[in-house]
Amino acid sequence: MPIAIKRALISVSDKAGIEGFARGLAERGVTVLSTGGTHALLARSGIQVQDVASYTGFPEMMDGRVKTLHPKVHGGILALRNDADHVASMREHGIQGIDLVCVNLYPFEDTVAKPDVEYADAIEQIDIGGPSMVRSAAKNHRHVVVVTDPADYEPLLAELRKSGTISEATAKRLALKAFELTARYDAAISTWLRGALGDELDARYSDGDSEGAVASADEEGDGVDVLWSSQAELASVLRYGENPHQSAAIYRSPDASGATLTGARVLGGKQLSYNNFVDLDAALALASEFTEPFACVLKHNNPCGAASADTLERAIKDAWAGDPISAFGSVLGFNREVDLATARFLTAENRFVEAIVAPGFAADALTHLQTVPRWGKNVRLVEVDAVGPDSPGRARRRAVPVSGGWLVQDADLALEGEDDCRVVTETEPTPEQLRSLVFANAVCKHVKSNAIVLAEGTRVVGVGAGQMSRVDSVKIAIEKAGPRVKGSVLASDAFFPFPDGPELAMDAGVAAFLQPGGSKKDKDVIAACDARGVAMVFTGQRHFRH
Ligand code: 93A
Repeated sequence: MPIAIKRALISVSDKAGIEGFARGLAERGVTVLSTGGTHALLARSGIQVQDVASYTGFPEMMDGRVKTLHPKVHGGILALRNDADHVASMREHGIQGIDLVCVNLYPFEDTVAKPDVEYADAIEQIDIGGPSMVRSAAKNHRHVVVVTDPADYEPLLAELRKSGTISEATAKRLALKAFELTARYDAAISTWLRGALGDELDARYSDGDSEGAVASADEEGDGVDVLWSSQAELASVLRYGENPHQSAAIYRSPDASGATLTGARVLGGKQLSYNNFVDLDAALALASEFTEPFACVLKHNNPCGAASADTLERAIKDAWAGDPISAFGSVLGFNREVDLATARFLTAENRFVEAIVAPGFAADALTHLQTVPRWGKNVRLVEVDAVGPDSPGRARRRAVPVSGGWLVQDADLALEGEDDCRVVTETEPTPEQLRSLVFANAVCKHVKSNAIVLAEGTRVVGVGAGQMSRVDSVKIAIEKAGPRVKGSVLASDAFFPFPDGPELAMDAGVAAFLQPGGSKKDKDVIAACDARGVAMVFTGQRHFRH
């Protein structure tokens, strides 16, 4: 049955847009009930609104800890309107039905994301009454509409204007959204509390050995040793994980420094998300491979553009040109301080990125990035102390959670130079091609396997990432490169099992190849190149990234 709205309870911390919503409801004859701060705001705006305290007959008390925790509120939300006993109880106790609950919660996550937040302040920001109302309303979504997101205000008013009621389908969808919100909210609280309790937890739950989940596998201590320990410090509770229904947090390892992502300074923009951290980490790792000015453009943990050049401005222009369509909303990595020319290029022509990691932002570049509309408030600027092959912040190890544990390995810090390339074909690469192949190989290392990178000079023109067959990655890289494939060079993260990939690339105009070699069919692959007079080098070093 569609839901008619006669009475609404509004209690919001984030008051953005609430006057318009409340006014829209009041104009439709809805009685609006409200808590202290919300009531004051709405009344000031001339909206007809009743104080919850006057409805319950109880004042807000205990510094606001008890405002809406009252049977006249929860009975009004939870009562089944079609159940005679429920209706009788309402009548007996003077409970009025509340058909719409609009609540957003105390900003707990923002509070604990602040550095040096006091324990007591964090506790005070745990909303109890708000989630209780949200859960009551979501449970009773057959009769009650629950609104937890300001983005839903306008569509709900529109639905009311159109049909005079809110549909069952809308109410169900909003109930799901509400339970996802409270689940995330509670997860943020427990994640923070676990971090805040730290050693106290160890003392209670372990017999003194508080070192972490992955213990030393190497007596010398220079191999895989303690990866994660309960001494890892909660750096930040994140808004959510990869998706909104996943809760998430980031932890700082005890040896983190200013050259690392968890030790970085965030100079502006929105709160960093889980996906931002994943991409920023990948951008930082890729930018750390290079000593010349370098820029890379990442999307979903893969580079779609990368270039090194004499200046950072040239590098970002070339990197962006690698795949300008994918670059929109990307994450960028630099190995030099971002200068004004680079910043100006980024903000021109409607370009937009999610986040940037760099070993600094020049003062004028920072001012520029912070004042350009659309950029200023949004784009996360992350400053680390150093980015480069010798940076102390380079990850030394990589861990992947698996069911019931962790897989841990040393980070792939190997990188081949020109001297590591063995020419296996009759034709030798030109010095320019060799330089380009080595560049493409360094980028290829950071592309999800099966990885193929096409380069022209020291700029990427096409990437084929994450395909289950190598020849498909070749096809995608060629398609991405378009006309630029002619005369480009190709790097592959692992050997070609058959000549089909190189054949396809040569048909398209690829002029030289780099691969580790090691396939049973190497001979056939080399023969295919020799048949066309194209050069191929072997590095002997595979760079899978799964
Ligand atoms: O302190 S509470 O946990 N106790 C309550 O009874 C209660 N009722 C609503 N917090 C409570 N709220 C929260 O107050 C809401 O979730 C909302 O975030 C906030 C709105 O307060 P005000 O209208 O006074 O600004």
